Amino acid sequence: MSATASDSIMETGTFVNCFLLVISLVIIPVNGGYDKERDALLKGTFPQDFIWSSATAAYQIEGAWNVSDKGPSVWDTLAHQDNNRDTGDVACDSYHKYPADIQLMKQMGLKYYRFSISWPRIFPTGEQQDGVNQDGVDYYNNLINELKANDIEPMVTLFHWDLPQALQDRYGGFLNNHTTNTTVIHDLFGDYARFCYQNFGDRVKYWITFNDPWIIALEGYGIGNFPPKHRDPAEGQYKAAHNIILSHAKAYHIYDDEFRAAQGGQVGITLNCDWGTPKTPADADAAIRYIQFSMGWFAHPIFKNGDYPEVMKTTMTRKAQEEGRTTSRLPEFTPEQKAYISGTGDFFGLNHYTTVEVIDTCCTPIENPSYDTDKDIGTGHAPDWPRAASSWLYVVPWGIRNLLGWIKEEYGDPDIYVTENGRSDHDQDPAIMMDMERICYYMMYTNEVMKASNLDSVKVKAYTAWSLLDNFEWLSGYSERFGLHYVDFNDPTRTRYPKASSVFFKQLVRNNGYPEGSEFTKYVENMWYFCHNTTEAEVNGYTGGASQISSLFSLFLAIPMMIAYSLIA
Ligand code: GBH
Repeated sequence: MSATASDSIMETGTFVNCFLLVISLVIIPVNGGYDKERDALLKGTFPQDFIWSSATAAYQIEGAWNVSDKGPSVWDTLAHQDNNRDTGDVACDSYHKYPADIQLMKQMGLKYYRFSISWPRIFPTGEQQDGVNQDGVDYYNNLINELKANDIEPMVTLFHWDLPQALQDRYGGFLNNHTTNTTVIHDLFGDYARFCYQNFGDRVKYWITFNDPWIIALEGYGIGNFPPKHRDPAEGQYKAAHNIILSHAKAYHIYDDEFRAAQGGQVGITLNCDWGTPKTPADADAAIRYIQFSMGWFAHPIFKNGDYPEVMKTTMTRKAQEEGRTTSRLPEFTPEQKAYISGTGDFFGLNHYTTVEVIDTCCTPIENPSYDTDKDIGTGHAPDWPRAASSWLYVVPWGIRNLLGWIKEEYGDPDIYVTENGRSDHDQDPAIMMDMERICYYMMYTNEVMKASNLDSVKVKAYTAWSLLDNFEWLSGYSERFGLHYVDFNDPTRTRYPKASSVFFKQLVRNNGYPEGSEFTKYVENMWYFCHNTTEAEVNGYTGGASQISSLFSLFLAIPMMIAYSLIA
């Protein structure tokens, strides 16, 4: 790829973005949503050993979908079902370009990297007895060694949604015999985890068993939009979740019994959760129900007592009575299973992006029950919450602080690693390289995380940006970009270009937060009201127009600074 193409991305993108930014500052209507106390900038730094990281996932970046003996995953199958779908066949080509990825992290001063291993790249059918793909094992060894050589710690997810297709075909994937004690899928996941500990655990000290089981269960086996596209809205998600929890526990115990003493690492799970805020005080219970039915579904068994949240069990029992069923659609764990599951998280991994407004719709019996109707709630968003490119992603920074506090209270003050947080842009021409909206998102959300840490004593130990790179955004393909770095998916070499947000993030990491008096914090102070879609005058009273001008002026300072940084990055 020529230098000309890259220059033109930088120049046109930058120029147009600057121009739009200045215009938009003038015409964006005031939303009045700024709360002077709640939304104020907190100055200070994170604890010394705070972990700054960025994340990716195998299917979203690796490509090389059929290289060597790699088996197909359920996402390969879905991607190839029709011709006009984006696929992960090449994606960011990180299978070949991982050294370039590592240099991006190095540039940003990141000391941790969260990536996932593709199960069918290791065991093509998902089962060790059918053979191991040595090239796949070599790939992850090389990746890990290159990270270590660059002083970057790997944090590894074992399952980020790319189930081996053969396991779906042979056993029904996570629907396999969900109520027996001898479920094949638990053992197979355990074997895969053991193999990874054996081969990589001398260098990998942070393991995440599952990324976001809520989505796997619900989208894969209930609603059926995600592969394997099993549609069973009444029961599918509950069965799959049951198996995932037991598979997680198996992988945890294998580490505990066979590896912990020698390897000394940690094993956790990553759960996604939106904060749920009640629309009116009368909706307070519904907001809790929203969280218990999503995060609590997995967190309660693993971090609390081996069993589902009380409100889920009672709700589902009542539903069974209304529906004339003899048993609840929510399966039960045996006492042995509860003991086996309870306490199987050395840390609490959290993916968080957004907040929803919750209203109580309890309790109209429904003819065709589903996870959605089981909760007896409706969700929406407040009119003044700005939206990102993704239809579901509203920017509500204070939500993450509330959620972190809630996790602390509910689950006995665990160590929390924020394993994903980020904002999408549209894929558009010219490319959004001066990604001010993403800078604002990271600025506001990390400041709220710092409030949770320093003001609320939440033991939040890590913050991970999603994502290092623009990548394959599941059903949205390449139309939504979450990256700190831009990837041109029409360029065969998949060159990576730093966006302004990567420069911002580098400064954030270097400052370990927002220390009083630093140049970085001054820049953030200048941007703060702009990022919150308001002006200083609106927050602090009329000041004769001077603050509007000074906030415009700060943009003129900020933009050249950003351009300078992005050119040297
Ligand atoms: C994360 O999940 C994933 O871990 C990550 O792989 C992904 O790239 C990131 O989200 C951004 O989406 O397509 O409208 O049916 C966080 C939860 C799950 C929220 C999927 C959006 C899709 C809704 N996300 N969900 S839709």
